[in-house]
Amino acid sequence: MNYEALAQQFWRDGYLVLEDFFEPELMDQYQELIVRHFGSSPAFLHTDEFLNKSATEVIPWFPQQEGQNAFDVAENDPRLTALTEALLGEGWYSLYCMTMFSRKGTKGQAWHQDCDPEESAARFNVNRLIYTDDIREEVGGQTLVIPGSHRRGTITVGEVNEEFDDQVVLTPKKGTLVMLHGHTWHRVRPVVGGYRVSTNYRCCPKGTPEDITDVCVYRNMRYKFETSSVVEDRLAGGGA
Ligand SMILES: O=C(O)CCC(=O)C(=O)O
Ligand SMILES: [Fe+2]
Repeated sequence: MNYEALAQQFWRDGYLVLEDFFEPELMDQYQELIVRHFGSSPAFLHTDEFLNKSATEVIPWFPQQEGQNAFDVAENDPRLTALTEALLGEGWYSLYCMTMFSRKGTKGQAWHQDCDPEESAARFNVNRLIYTDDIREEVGGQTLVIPGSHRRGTITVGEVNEEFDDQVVLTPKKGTLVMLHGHTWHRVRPVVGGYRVSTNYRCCPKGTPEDITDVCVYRNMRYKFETSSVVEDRLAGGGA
């Protein structure tokens, strides 16, 4: 793998897609652990206000925080470490591994940035997303990104699920790795069949505060996960 070329592409586009990065056997093992954890239709962990306003219905699970060591294998893959280092330089660190589950009939995720470029363009997280099963047309849940949007500052105010001319639709397969800058505008399409699973090994450059992803920016609001509250209604233009 040419890590330097991949890093250049990442810094140009704000994301990278690497197909067949992980072995199918490892993906099957993870998929089974995730589905076993969630069951087929788990209750939602977020507040109603968040679910309604953010057009997000994703349930997180942090397996490593419960001693589920199987998830260390992908994280410790030397190619992933080398790639991350090529992107972020020395001293980068892992935040957490978060699996995300969405059942049929849920909205996916509205356009957002995981952290706010307004604070500082130099402070950001990187999502290292792995897909343990194919994202399929009949299930929905494609990941949408806007190339280069990590350099455009805070996401514009507007319709939360707008279709943009320059959006790129990602339909990752089992074993695909997506590296996604936290300031890149991204969205997940509604889940129309079955269920959708993705796993995110979040990390960030040296010196980034550990709570970098606590406030997420949507086109209609800023949302703080720690307190489960809307900290700014962007449509109203004022503080909450
Ligand atoms: O599940 C995905 O494809 C993307 C989820 C997402 O927005 C994130 O992990 O920040
Ligand atoms: Fe995100």
